Amino acid sequence: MSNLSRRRWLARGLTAAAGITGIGAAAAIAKRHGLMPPDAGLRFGTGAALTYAAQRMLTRHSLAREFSRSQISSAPFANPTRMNEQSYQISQAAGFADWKLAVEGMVAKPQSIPLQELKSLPSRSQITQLVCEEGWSYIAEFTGLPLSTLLESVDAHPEARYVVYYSIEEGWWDSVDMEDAMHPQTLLAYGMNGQDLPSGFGGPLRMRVPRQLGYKSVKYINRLVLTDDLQQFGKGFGSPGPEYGYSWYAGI
Ligand SMILES: Nc1nc2c(c(=O)[nH]1)N[C@H]1C(S)=C(S)[C@@H](COP(=O)(O)O)O[C@H]1N2
Ligand SMILES: [Mo]
Repeated sequence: MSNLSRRRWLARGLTAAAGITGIGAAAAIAKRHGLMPPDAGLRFGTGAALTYAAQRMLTRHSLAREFSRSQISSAPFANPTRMNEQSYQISQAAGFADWKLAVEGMVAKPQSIPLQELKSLPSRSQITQLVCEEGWSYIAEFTGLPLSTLLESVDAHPEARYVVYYSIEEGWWDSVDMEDAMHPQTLLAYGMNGQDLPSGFGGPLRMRVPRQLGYKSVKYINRLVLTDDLQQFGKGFGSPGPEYGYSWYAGI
């Protein structure tokens, strides 16, 4: 059986099991194939597990929609944030010349990479829609380093299953699985609409994951950790969101 037909078959099995013998059987199939999200044990966990498993089987290589330049949104935007922390403002005053991205965990070459060096690697620009779970969205061109390029340059261990990423903003961190980490549209973005990424939108560096809801696109990123086990991070749900009812996997 080809890979795709095998995945289709598995997905059909999942749907059938969910319909006939109950959600539990579908979850058992997802589990057997290593497709359980870290928040599967929570209140909305079964639905989250089914969505995650089905999306991974059927659409894992698909691209988020890209738009034309004329569709780029103009101000005002709904959610620019302010970073009032002193260390951020000092760095900002110096043009973020001291900004670094630490890369740790399951990599052969852990290191702390200056922003300037990230910017010197081959970049990708794409016009995508950022969709907030609250119902608003905007379209912008994001420019950045594909996360896949970075992971290749630090020699990620083949056993690594997730990339955890941290903001300098208190309480903001999240993670994606390797499918999304290696996806060509997942960027460490430092540019927006042809300019440096503005501070309100996460400058100098944010994660941009256009195949998931906006809350996965964490702003002000300065640290990545590769791991094969999300249990050790926070409360073990892959991100803080699931504690408040937002699923870890937010595929769109
Ligand atoms: N550090 C940090 N990252 C964040 C947020 C935030 O408040 N702080 N908000 C998230 C949410 S809920 C959304 S919808 C998007 C909004 O992105 P924007 O500022 O480009 O509109 O950023 C996400 N990343
Ligand atoms: Mo959001």
